[in-house]
Amino acid sequence: MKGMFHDSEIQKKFDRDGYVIIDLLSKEQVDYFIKQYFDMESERKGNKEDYDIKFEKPKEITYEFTFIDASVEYKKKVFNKVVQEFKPLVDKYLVDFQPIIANYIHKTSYKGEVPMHQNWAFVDEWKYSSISVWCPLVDSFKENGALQVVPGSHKRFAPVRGPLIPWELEHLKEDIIKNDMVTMSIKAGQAVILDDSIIHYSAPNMTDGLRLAIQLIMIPPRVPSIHYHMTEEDGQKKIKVYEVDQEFYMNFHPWLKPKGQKLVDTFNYKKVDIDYEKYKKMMKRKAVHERGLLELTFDKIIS
Ligand SMILES: O=C(O)CCC(=O)C(=O)O
Ligand SMILES: [Fe+2]
Repeated sequence: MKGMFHDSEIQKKFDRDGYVIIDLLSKEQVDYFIKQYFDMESERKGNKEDYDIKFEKPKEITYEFTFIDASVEYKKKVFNKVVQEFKPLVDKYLVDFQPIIANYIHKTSYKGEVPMHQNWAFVDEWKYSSISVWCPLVDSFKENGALQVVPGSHKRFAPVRGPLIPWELEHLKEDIIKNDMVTMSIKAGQAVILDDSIIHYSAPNMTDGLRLAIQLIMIPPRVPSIHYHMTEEDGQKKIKVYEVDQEFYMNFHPWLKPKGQKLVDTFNYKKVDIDYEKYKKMMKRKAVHERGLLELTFDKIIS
């Protein structure tokens, strides 16, 4: 998406690779966020455990992730603290992007693999891009579970993503992790700004050291945030598109139907078959927002 970054060189790099690395927090700010995390320990209520019975229970999550904490109070506190420090710093790079979700991501030793994924879509990706600022609070490398990304994979796959929508690359995890990932070996306080549609992954923390990071998800200014929810009606799987605000993500349960949100569109879900060879070809396609009107339907873009 044009015009996201103040600096045209950074914009170019982001458009090409789907991510850029920047300097973000000072040493004092890094220490502040580490301290805050442990000071708030007693306020966390652990991962949510109840799931919509129609759908499979997700696999065990072995890292701590603020977004799925059962305490809304805790989520709000983390959000406010992260936004207060991050927003003015991020504004130096991005044009007034708006925060919607903030997370601490903590991997205890020998745990915490984050399976390969694309983040959920938070905006209409045919028109806009949302980003995540991923900022480790410790120096990061492969062995302690640094973020890994597939450069250039943003906006090439699955523009419609949400918690219940089967992911079209799920079965290619092993091959892609083995062949295509680049590790974000960055210092504490540096950050990766990634397009939420980039394919990424992180291995378990195989060290005895701390592995703590912050993720701040942001959307472009004056653009509605959307949420894709899958339902089944009369044997047909459907995608419902809701327009949602920042408050929605505070109370929301990832695996339940959204309540009280504005439904703006509904369309049929269609399964897509992609093998590794096809994935390689799709990597070379234009980004979804550059592909022209003929392809602007869910059915078309996936072929
Ligand atoms: O910290 C991690 O390993 C996961 C980060 C991630 O998935 C994200 O920032 O979107
Ligand atoms: Fe992610």
